[in-house]
Amino acid sequence: MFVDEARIFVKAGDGGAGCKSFRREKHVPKGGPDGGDGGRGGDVVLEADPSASTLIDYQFKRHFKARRGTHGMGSRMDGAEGADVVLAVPLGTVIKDDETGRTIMDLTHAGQRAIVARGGQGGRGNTHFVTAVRRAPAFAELGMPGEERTIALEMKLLADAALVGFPSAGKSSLIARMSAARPKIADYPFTTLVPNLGVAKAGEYSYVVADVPGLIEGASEGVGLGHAFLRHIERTALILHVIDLSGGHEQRDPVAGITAIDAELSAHAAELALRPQILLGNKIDIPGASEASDRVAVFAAEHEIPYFAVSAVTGDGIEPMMRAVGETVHALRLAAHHEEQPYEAVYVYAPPEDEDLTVEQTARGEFLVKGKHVERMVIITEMSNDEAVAHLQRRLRRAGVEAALLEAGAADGDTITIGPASFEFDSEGAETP
Ligand SMILES: Nc1nc2c(ncn2[C@@H]2O[C@H](COP(=O)(O)OP(=O)(O)OP(=O)(O)O)[C@@H](O)[C@H]2O)c(=O)[nH]1
Ligand SMILES: [Mg+2]
Repeated sequence: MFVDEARIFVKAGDGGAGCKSFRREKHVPKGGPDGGDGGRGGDVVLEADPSASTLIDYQFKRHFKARRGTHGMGSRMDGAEGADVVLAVPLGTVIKDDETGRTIMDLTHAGQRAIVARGGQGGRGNTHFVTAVRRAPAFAELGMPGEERTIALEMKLLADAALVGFPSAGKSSLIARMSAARPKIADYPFTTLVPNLGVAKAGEYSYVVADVPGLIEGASEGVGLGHAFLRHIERTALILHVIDLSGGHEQRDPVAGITAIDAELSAHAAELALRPQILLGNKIDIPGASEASDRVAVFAAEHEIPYFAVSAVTGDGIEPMMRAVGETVHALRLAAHHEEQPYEAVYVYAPPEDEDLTVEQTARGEFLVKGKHVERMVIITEMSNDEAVAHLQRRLRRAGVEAALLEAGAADGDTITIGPASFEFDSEGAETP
């Protein structure tokens, strides 16, 4: 099994800041507060998309940021929410925490969505801080930053298309042309003993190609190596039927060869006869091959099967063939998944457990206050605004921070750190609300 991997950094949008503003009216010197709230930041969402088949795009672009919410404005105008970023990943993508390696979610169904970084809440505008004694609050909250983290993506590949044909038809040579796969290539039958998978990219399409060991007459009864690998072909949506236009060592008639392989496929499983096929006439560079190619083209037209004459050695015809395969795979995937229902996006990181308030004393005698709730209070405070800082002090005291610090032995003048900010402890400094 071939494993496709990527590591990406995701950052959700920051929340917009709340606004501090006052109504301006003709005959009123100072109107009431009317600052709107900041908008929420956008989320980063992964979505299982049946038209994506590899994580190859995430090898190149690895940083993804959702938009921030805009700031609130006067006249109680709230800021706009930041747009989400939705990243398409193939079905079968496993999301893992990069630090712990823990599996967070398995995206197995088309349309399944996972929120991997949640946007920050917008700050509240000054209208929220009016009290009986504070009619004109001259402060507002800042927005919360969006979450950010590195996640690992892993995908176990299933082939979209399988290269099928007699030994030495050039299947391994073709997969080497179409992808970064480098299987052994040699002029003797059964060079390939186990299937090789490669990721092919043609224009906007990418898909997985399998190179399977050669089939011979009787493969469906267990002759040669074909038996086990016919089972592999069963799961691929498209068969790339490779024909040796030179006839090979056996000087096989190319058209008779096509029918012989098809007979083996349908003897193995009747539905393989109905599987969409593309015929690839390989080795068109060899003298005399174009006459064989013309005959295969007539057969293909009669049976309404797409046909491409190619050379794995010179590269002739490879590009249009790869595009056609990409288009067909894309159409087959959409047809297979069009009936799937839309999914609700699920937030996949468990809520933090550290809601509890704790106080630790560091080696340097400083006090470290921890707790999501109180850290959040500090993050949304505009520290250059005295009124906002006084409001924070009151909130922290109400949350029990002062009592916890006194219990931990903190004295006035000690350094207190909460989240991103440090303060000097002053147990009586703030006026009561
Ligand atoms: N001239 C020419 N030779 C080719 C071409 N493609 C493959 N060959 C040669 O054909 C021989 C067989 O190629 P492989 O790619 O190993 O064939 P295969 O279908 O994978 O064979 P098995 O794994 O044994 O089933 C090698 O000697 C290749 O160099 C081509 O387009 N032109
Ligand atoms: Mg091979």
